[in-house]
Amino acid sequence: MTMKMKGLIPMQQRNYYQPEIECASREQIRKWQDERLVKTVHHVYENVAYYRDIMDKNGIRPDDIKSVDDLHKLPFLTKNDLREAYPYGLLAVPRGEAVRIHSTSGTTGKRVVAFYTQNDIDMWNECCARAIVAAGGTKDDVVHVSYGYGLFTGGAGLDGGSHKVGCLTLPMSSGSTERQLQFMCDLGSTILCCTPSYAAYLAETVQERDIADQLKLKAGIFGAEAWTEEMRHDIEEKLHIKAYDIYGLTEISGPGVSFECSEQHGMHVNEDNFIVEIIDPNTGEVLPDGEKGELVFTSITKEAFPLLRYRTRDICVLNREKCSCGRTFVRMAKPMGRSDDMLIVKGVNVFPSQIETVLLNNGYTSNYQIIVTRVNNSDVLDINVEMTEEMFAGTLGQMSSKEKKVVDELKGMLGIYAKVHLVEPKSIVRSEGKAVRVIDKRNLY
Ligand code: DLL
Repeated sequence: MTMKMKGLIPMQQRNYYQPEIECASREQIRKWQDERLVKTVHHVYENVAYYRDIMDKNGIRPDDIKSVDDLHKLPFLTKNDLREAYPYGLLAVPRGEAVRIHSTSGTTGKRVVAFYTQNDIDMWNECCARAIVAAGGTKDDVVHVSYGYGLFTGGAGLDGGSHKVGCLTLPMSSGSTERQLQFMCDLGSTILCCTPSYAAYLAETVQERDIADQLKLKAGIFGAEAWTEEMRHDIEEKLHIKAYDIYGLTEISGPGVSFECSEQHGMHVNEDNFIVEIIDPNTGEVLPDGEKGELVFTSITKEAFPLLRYRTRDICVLNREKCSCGRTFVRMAKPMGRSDDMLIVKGVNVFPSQIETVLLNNGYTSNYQIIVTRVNNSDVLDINVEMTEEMFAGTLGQMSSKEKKVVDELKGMLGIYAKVHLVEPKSIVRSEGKAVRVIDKRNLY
């Protein structure tokens, strides 16, 4: 959609980038999905040896997939399969037709690389444009992109989306907090795009310097890592903005696979491009809507790197109730974190997000660190929690009763004992990208 056409969108529809798609009837969405899935299955079968082999091995012919109802017949694809196929094994177009590579931020094993044709980039940028418009963005906004640029998809994705909407785009990339704040003030940035942990760091700095009234920010689009509602409220309060969640992963395109609307009650999956399923991570069984399980995505419009039934490891719940924003796309809840991030401590499942909820409800910030060790064959959970300046001024007795309160609430939430250590303000390293909050030392024993 061109900028000129956008100007013609009636007033009441301003919060949609592509209303005819975002608010399409469920029948229309299903029709797109059926047609595009069939086309994608033929495309990969004809162009990617990996898919041809695995479908042949499982006795599946491309013609067996006639609609979304047949999706379950296809095998899952995992990150390991993508690593095995590194670098060009899953490329579905001649190399000359691909125009971009991005890569996951994984630190272990072979990296996963994803390829894009120009159409893939356009589709991806449109998804991000939908997210920006849903957050109130118009061509009059100054979009401050502090996600990293480069192999990471955050910077390029939101930058592309911002251009589509016609916003004035500030390609800041991550880091240099001093410069970020300077530009934010001088240029009147109105929409901030970065990870929630970096937003929290910027918010903390803004508060310390008492410069909130010099900012023109109205909204933030934060994603790339799990964050809690408590963290959202903290950032919203400190920066005087509305904070929107955005989800995505490199393998499926990048940010914008789903995005939050003004209702802030789940992220709408861009279902014209992606089919979403929730499965039981242990059995692979598809679960009914409303049940918690692993997110699985199938891309149905991508040319260079289409993925069928890709297991994300992200634990989530789907909601198909009608959203009052008018969008008809299914919503996914905030992912609780990756199943890979889930710690099993003394046999109990522990998500960092559960710990974060307790800490922020007790007036702490998102600056904390979880350390798991094994002593005498028993797991030990230590949590370093940074105090605010006001807390630090208290007496030792006050501090130990504060520690005890957190220990008790964590016991109630997790069902296990965690040692809590209140540490000095500013002693936990801040993150400019995705925060590393868990240090599991048990493998070293
Ligand atoms: O993080 C893409 C992205 C960039 C999304 C900017 C949103 C904003 P990867 O580096 O490949 O891609 O990491 C993907 O990050 O499987 C989730 O585990 C996690 N993740 C992404 N968004 C969210 C979110 C980008 N909103 C992995 N909430 C995914 C929770 C998220 N986790």
